[in-house]
Amino acid sequence: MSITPTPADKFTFGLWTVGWQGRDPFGDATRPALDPVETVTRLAELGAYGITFHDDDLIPFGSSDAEREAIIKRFRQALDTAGLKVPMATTNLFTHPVFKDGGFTSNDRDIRRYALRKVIRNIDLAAELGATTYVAWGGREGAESGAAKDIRVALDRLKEAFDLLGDYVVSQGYDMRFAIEPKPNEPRGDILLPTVGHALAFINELEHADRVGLNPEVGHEQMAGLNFPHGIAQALWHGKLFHIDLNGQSGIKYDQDLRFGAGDLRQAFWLVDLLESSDYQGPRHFDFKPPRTEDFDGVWASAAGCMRNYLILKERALAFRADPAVQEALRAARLNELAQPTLNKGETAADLLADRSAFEDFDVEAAAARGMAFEQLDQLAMDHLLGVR
Ligand code: 3MF
Ligand code: MG
Ligand code: MG
Repeated sequence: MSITPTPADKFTFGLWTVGWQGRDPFGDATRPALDPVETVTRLAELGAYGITFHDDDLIPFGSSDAEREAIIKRFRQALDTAGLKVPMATTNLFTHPVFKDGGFTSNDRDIRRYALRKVIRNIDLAAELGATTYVAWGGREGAESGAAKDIRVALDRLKEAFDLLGDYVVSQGYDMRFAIEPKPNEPRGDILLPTVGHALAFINELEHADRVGLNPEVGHEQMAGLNFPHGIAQALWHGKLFHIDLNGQSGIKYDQDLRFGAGDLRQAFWLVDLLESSDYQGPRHFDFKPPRTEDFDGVWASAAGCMRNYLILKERALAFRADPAVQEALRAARLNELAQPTLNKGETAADLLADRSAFEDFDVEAAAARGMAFEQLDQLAMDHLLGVR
């Protein structure tokens, strides 16, 4: 298997990722701005499939209509020349001070109306560029204090926004779905829809629930101490994995946005194993930040590293699954038994109650004494991950 990326691998990057200038709460930018056209060219050379953007990444906030048109035209030309796709777009509802209390859930009604207009304007552009996924990360939808935000009412406003946006894409006939991106905190002290689970439950309450799914991000779930592959597995189980943000994170701390594979390597391995054995056909989208220590050589090395690590882990995961010793260990760990329904076909609760072997005659002590053989299986995974098998 080749670990050189090609467009067939469907790797995509946000314009804001390699374009991050290294500004953080403690320090100024360490790199100059990148021209989006250069980003398109460089990412295509590295083997990427596509590029994604927030409205303001491409068109600086406050540009005139004429400037906007010129920028879009130039960007389109670059995409055509490089052969890059735009499978996803999103809105910046967090940088401008107007969004200090959020966009869809700001207490200020005028700001909520403005936020909806800003999103709709970029949805039109997204559709024009062929995007079929529209991501919504509500980084400023939240609070730092108690009484300042009535969470139940804020959720009403959030639902109102998604219902309206759903109506809009249906009315325009756009082939577009929404993907909500959960995050527990940062920049707000606490953000609404903090985890995959919260977002899944919220989606059930929406008018266009079938059109709304998730864009989970590795580091966001790990900031909450959660197991990312488990969250992705549940999103897949609900048919709600519409998109994914790949990056790296080391434990419960600030949002690190490391390149994919850095941070929790074991979770990265299980994630790739899961994605590659699932029916997820969407982009493998990197949302990372090349550390502010890097110059542009470091930026491109970091972007290439995201794709390289994914492909190495894919190769390792496939080797793990193909290993006869692993298949034997999976049987010993009784994964095939987990796949069997607990009741027989047609069996009822009454039948189960009548089955003495299930309870009265069941040897609880003997069953309790049976080992699960998980350690042997996990060590085989480690051997494959570490490249010694
Ligand atoms: C912040 C994020 C965001 C979202 C982006 C897409 C700036 O932690 O992950 O990146 O991914 O807004 O909607
Ligand atoms: Mg993030
Ligand atoms: Mg993200």
